[in-house]
Amino acid sequence: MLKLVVDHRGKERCVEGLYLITDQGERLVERVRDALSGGVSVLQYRDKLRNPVQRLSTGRELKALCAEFQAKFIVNDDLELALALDADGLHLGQEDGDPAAARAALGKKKLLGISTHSLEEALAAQAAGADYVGFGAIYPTGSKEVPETRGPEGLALLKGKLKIPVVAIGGITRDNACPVIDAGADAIAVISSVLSSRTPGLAAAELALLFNRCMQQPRGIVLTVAGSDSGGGAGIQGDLKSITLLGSYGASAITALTAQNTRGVSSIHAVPPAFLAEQLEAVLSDIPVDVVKVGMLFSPENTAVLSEKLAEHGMRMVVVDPVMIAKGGTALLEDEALTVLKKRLIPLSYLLTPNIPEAERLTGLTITDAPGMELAARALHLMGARNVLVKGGHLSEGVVTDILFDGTGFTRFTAPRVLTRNTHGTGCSLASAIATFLAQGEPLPGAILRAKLFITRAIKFAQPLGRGHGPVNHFLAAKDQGES
Ligand code: 3NM
Repeated sequence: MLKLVVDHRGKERCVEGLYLITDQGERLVERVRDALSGGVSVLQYRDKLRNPVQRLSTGRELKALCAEFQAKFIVNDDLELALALDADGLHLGQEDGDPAAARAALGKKKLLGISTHSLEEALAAQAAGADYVGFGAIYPTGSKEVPETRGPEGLALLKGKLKIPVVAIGGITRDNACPVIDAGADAIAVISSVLSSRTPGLAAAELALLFNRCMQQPRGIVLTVAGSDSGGGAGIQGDLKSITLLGSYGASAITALTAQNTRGVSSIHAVPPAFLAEQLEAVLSDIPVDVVKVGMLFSPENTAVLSEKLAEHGMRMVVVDPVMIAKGGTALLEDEALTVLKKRLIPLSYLLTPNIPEAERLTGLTITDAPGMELAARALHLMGARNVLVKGGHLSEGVVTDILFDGTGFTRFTAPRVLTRNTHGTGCSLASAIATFLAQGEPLPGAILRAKLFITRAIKFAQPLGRGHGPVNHFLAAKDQGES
């Protein structure tokens, strides 16, 4: 019997991560550029509207962008165009021509992808020499007429039987992508959830980060930018304990040294701005940081330096805890630093996590209840924070409610109030835990939910230490988190 042997050597996992397909909208090149800067691994140029001359010129622009951002460039359907552009590969639909002819024209080195909608089609595509298959539609989609949806379950069945990578496609968004990745998708292909977003780069970054959920531990990298707490419960020390115990890798840049214990801060020594810049440059130029967590900044100069470095390195996943005052009343942010924070850092933040006094100082509002928290969250979103989590711990209800505003709607996170004075490090550790879960490939609402569980346990298990506010119990809370 004749056995067809397809040689895939050198092409293992030839596609992985976020696979973006172009749409027919205006300003395509501009939106694709932004998306690529957020973390797209493969771009497929799919064009059902333009004439051949226009396709060639748009294709050239897109290919140049892919070279700039080190993404692969694939042409959909049009073999002539793929050859003319010397694209990295060609993608064919079931009715889009003969894979054997395409392979002969493209040669061995180029990638050949085929759209499939069933196990049979996928196995046939593999046998016909495809380097990868598209498989869908996973979920309902408005971007293409599709026969049926397959769900993550359909994908899991396919994965067990196929040797080549599978690109899951159809209706995939940040909020439904995790089961698809967990079912074994090597890549996820999207059109609308990135290109219809007002911020394609951020939408791409959110989706690309979800693939970290497949990594070995320590899983994901968090950079904490904060002050040193010699007492060890909050600041850099509390952050690194949270990040490490929850299973990610922590790097740090120190903004100020504090002489501090459970009774309060006795002295602050700000790091010179040029030295903060050197720490940030050393880390960001070498270590592939997934999420930055920002805490105490102290001086306006250091706030400006951080904003500058974050922008320079294109950091999008930035969690900002706008630390202002220590429990004992010491100011941890100078007055002029507040202005820089509002003008320069808040517009760069993916998530801002103020408590009620901080939200009041940032917005000028007085907050006494949940509707007041919602108003403040809206105001902070208008200042440029993509998402805002106003923490309700300073209100006096028995249940503590934090409110997330994502620019569209509100989500409430509740936890029982624990009556204890041992709460040192609560804010820092919550923000660090959110950053950690984001770096581990949880979408924002899930990351907040897990971080809330962590901090609630850390407060519940806190033991007295020193003569003031004892630190939260990072160790037992993380141990519990791992076991649940
Ligand atoms: N092919 P969105 S679904 C181009 O099932 C395409 O083969 C599909 O767009 C298939 O991310 C689809 O906006 C559309 O749902 C994907």
